[in-house]
Amino acid sequence: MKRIISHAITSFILSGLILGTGCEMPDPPEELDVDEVMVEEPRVEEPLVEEELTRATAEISPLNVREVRGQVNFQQVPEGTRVTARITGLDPNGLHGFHVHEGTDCEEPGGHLSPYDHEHGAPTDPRDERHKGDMGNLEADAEGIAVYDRILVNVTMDAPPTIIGHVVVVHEGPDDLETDPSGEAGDPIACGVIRLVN
Ligand SMILES: [Cu+2]
Repeated sequence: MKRIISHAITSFILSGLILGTGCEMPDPPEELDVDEVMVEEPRVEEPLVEEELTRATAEISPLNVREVRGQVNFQQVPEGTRVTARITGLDPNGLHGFHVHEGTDCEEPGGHLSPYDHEHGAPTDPRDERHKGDMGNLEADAEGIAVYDRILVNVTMDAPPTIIGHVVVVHEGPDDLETDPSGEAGDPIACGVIRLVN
């Protein structure tokens, strides 16, 4: 009520001023009233940064004659990062080491991503007894197709050090999940750069 009265008084004074100067300008339109603008509900801002940093993907392509292809997706979840993948062209019923390596170039991947210099381990090991990039093995079925789905508790995408921009590597042989630094998984046979999904 106070505001309405204040508005009425303001309008009255403004009208008087305008009449007093002999000017024939109309009253300002209602939507320009400062009081009305200020009582509007504040706009709820979307958490854009959080949304932008929560999904990433890597397109896996062959590094040699073996037609190993597929996609690896990374999704931020409350516990860490959920990694899902479907890779084809693997050894039927075979195991293939599967890691995030340092570097941004599939032609020259570095070692397993390990910003805190931990030793090699299994994805189920405690976070200080494994590389951040240790994702274990892809387990292929009789058709050479592997489906992977695991939550990595020591990987985040919305805070440094990030996995984004590094490379996912599929190896020729199985990762023994303990031999430092590589798990004796053999040569890389396929790879993809991890890119943010907008
Ligand atoms: Cu590797």
